[in-house]
Amino acid sequence: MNDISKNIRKSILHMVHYSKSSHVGTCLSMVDILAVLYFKFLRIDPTNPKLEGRDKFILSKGHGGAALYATLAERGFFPKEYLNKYYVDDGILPGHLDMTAVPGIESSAGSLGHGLSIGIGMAYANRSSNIAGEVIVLLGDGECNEGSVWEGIMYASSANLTNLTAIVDYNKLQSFGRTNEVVNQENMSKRWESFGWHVIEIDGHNHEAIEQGLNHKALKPKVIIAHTIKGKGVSYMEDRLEWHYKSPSDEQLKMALKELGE
Ligand SMILES: Cc1ncc(C[n+]2csc(CCOP(=O)(O)OP(=O)(O)O)c2C)c(N)n1
Repeated sequence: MNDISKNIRKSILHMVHYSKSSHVGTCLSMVDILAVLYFKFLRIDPTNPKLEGRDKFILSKGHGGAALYATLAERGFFPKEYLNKYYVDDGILPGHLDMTAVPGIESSAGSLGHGLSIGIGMAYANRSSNIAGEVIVLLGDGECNEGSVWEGIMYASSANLTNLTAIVDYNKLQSFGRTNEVVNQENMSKRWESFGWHVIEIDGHNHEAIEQGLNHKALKPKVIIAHTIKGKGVSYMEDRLEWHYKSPSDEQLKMALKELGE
């Protein structure tokens, strides 16, 4: 799993460097979660992306699309060469997630605050049709400032969607500052719990803890509050606000890849 995470991180760095685009910290923050989802947990088939009854993953913080594209390529949904076509003129992979661009993306995203409700619809439909597939939605902590997220949280517990898991990538930073300084979200776990969810709190870079959290069966909708570090894996990017927007220079790319063993 460490090698898989490293490969995904390296792909992301190459992508954002080549396209001179942003959100590298956002992407690196969730790599370990995506690696466990796509290599250990989700019942999916890269050769049959629309497989009936599959598990569905929605990346709600769609500004981190590069991380999902890199993970899908690593898992064999499409050729890795496509990653050179990220966020460039005449490209294949738009900067924010586009479900029509390549196979394996269950929902487009970019405008924050919608993924959870889309996932709720999918989980509700699966339950109504006796389809076994589970639905997992990954949100940002800053994204949880959106009122629509809390409407979804309320509804999911009210409908008792036990086939739904939310994951909060709790990296404590958003685009313009510390999450808890923009809108205080301390006691994130208690907030979800008080809205009727089963809460699991983990280190979001520990592959085993992520897998255990995902496998835990709950009698309510489940949320995994994953404590993460924005920019994880590249020392000079870790927990640094500027890497929400900055793109690594040639020299910075070299330093980052060296740290990741390339
Ligand atoms: C509805 C909406 N408002 C504002 C934005 C602009 N925006 C892009 S990323 C971001 C911060 C997101 O922070 P967080 O959810 O914590 O994700 P992180 O990048 O830290 O992983 C904002 C406000 C947006 N994409 N959508």
